[in-house]
Amino acid sequence: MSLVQGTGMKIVALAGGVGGAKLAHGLAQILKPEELTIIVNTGDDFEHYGLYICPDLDTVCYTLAGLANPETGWGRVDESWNAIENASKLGGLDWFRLGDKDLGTHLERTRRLKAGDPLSQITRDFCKAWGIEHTVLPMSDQPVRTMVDTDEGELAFQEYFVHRRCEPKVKGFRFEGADEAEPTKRAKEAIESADAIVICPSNPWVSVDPILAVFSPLFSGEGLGVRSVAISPIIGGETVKGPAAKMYRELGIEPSALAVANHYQGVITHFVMDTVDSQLTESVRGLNMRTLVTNTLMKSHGDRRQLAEAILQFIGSDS
Ligand code: FO1
Repeated sequence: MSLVQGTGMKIVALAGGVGGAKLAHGLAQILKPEELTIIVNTGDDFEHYGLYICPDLDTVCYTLAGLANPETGWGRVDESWNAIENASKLGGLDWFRLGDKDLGTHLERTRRLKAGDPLSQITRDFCKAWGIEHTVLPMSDQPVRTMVDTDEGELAFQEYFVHRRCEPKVKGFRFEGADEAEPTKRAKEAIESADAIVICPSNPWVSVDPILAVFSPLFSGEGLGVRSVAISPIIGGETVKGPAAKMYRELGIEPSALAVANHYQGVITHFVMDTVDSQLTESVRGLNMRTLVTNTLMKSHGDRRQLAEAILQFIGSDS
């Protein structure tokens, strides 16, 4: 039985796409709706075919609702591709695969945004429609755009990530609009009343840093101000999914769980890494972080729950 369930501990999870969504799902299996708020990166958002697309928000919501495509992690399960294939036959863009069911989400979100509704309200209504009881919030109602500086010039995130398959060499990142963007009111309240913040195993450079950039005015010089734990998305020097390890290398940093801990130094108090990286424990402790070594690979729904439980026990314990 979980030691944490029903204790009233308030957790805020910061999440990007697939890895973040899996852990958020594990946390949601344990924590009550009022105990968990998930704040999601919107730096990946972009407009395509005139539609406003929020890949990370949708990945988190589809995962929590049991609607996610289990093979890709993004998009919908039991999807069909008629619209994009027909558009492609007419000479339209097909590098960003929009499924027919998924398109419905983008159509309705775009209609509501054009009618003046804030993204947070739309997300709330969508969650209700999908039967999601935990709170999912975009990091801001104002646009923030992750821009990737590469050896081929600056690229908008999806252009770099999907269209160019992360091939250009990364030189740095910029979060356009982050200085002006306000955290949503509910996100601010959730952070202020949180007992602990969980940084999901998402890409530190392009999934978590945009959220931290928007929320930095809320934090004083003492990290996140509460117990905060990050889970390394790098296991044995490689990423489970996505380009985080490649990014570290191109930025001249050896990718490892230690590099991730270094990335969050001054921000977090606790760090979780995989059993294959146990030899890094002492070095991470040297960064003034408490450490937990456990299985962090989330292959099954059971793994998600087990990892979430281990994290909650870790940050809930005082020793
Ligand atoms: N990722 C891909 O690699 N190729 C795609 O065609 C693609 C389409 C797509 C459609 C909707 C959506 O919500 C996400 C989609 N993603 C696709 C994933 C997404 O762009 C990235 O995984 C995230 O932005 C990074 O977290």
